[in-house]
Amino acid sequence: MTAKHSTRLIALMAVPAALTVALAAPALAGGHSSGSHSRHSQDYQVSLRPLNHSGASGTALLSLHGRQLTVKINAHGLVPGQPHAQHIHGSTTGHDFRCPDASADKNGDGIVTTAEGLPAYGDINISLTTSGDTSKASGLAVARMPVADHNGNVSYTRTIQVSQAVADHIANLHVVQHGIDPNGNGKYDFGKGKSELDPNLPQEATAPASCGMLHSHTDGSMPMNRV
Ligand SMILES: [Cu+2]
Repeated sequence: MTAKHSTRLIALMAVPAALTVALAAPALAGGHSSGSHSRHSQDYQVSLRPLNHSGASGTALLSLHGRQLTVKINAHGLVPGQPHAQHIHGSTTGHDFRCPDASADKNGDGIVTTAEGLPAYGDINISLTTSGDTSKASGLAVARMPVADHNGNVSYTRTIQVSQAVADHIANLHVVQHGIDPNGNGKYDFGKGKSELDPNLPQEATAPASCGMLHSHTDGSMPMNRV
């Protein structure tokens, strides 16, 4: 049985490579499609980090119960008194979108526009409006987007019904808030041109201000109500 011996030797030698593969492979749990598990909750904490030197940051908490998704956002450093479009971006079909960095600024004007960011963060999946429709179609419904208070804070809570695809792939998605004021005049103006998404809107109104990726939170020590 020398053949078996050599097979075992080869198998042993292959162990380090196999370990590397195992470590690199994401251990993602499957979806909770069974009705008996609909009370099971999955919580995700998102750190919203500034894009475009906006100074905007914050925390988003996403709790999924079956297909009921509760989104709580506490953000600060946004443009005071202005509406901030906010979305859940990304793919539910396995493409690994993520928050862009400054290298996404293809034309080098110092602003990662929404269009320049799209290849990194993916299309709008859910529009985090304050009322009514939450589909991609409401992505620029600025009249239904939260308005930052006079200190630049946004506090947002909404529970929405999501598709099974979103429920199954929630961990692949991320939160983006839009609206920046690079010239610091306290409002959205056309100093950075028009938005590629809607020429009636300034680029400042639709450029991303912050982005955060979902991280599964299972130990129950979620820092709620952080201001
Ligand atoms: Cu967005």
